Amino acid sequence: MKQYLDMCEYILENGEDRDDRTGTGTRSVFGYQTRYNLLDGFPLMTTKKLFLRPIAEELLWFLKGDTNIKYLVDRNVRIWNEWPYENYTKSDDYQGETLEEFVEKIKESDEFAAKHGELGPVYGKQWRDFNGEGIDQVQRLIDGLKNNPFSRRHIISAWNPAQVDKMALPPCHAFLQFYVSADKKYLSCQLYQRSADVFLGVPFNIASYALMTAMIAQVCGYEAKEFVHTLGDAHIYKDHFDVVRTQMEREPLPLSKLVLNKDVTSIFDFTIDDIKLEDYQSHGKLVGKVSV
Ligand code: UFP
Repeated sequence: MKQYLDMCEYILENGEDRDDRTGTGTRSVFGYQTRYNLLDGFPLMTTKKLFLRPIAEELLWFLKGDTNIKYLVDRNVRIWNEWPYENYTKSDDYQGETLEEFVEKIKESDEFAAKHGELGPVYGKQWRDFNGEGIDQVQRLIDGLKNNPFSRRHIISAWNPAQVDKMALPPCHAFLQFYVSADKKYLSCQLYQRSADVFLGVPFNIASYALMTAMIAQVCGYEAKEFVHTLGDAHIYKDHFDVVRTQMEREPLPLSKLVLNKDVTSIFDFTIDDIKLEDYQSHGKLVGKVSV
């Protein structure tokens, strides 16, 4: 995970200071790549404390093709709540509820959740039913990896120009490609991420796709080998500079180990109980504000 800290240092030293959509301001570079060898261990950040559970729940939610926050809210995963709440505050039904009260209503009422918990055709929709045309990219990927391993077309695209305007947030982790080794033993994955909040978003994104690579490898009969993370606009928000510098002073610790239930044979059958992390060691938690 030293590479991640090197990337932070590179951005702070070489990036340009820019205004951004959120008004916070960032220091940013364009184009940066890191590579994580999954055979060395699971790349959950060790220089600050993270939890795999919300990351895994979000991935299971994507894989279900779900785009309503209810599934996440029911499991106390908060990461997508701000966007539907903001829409709700602009709707006729809004009665001055706080975000917490809004989330409580999503939890209590299926009807309320159906009306106000939708994010639009975000990741899950595009992965499982691209453009609403029944194209299941995940199933096609699995079939391709099993039947035609050396294809150069093992792609999942969440970026859909026809529907991007209907999404709460245009996909950041947008384009995925998989690669089977010549001996058909190993599976690697590369992600193109158009926009990367290096302090808050990227550690999540790395863990999420490393997990997905491991799950896909298992159901296709391979071993997960490498996760290649290619970033477009790689930025550190100005209000994260101090906390990033604190993180850069920390020594990375030995990596944890991901243990998946070996009995699962379909990518769609994994549950949260099938995903375990062993021997996770980390430094203490570090907090930073999310720029929405
Ligand atoms: N962001 C990430 N990773 C994610 C995600 C969002 O880094 O998985 F959903 C960050 C990148 C950027 C902001 O700072 O969220 C999205 O803003 P924009 O759409 O303007 O790029």
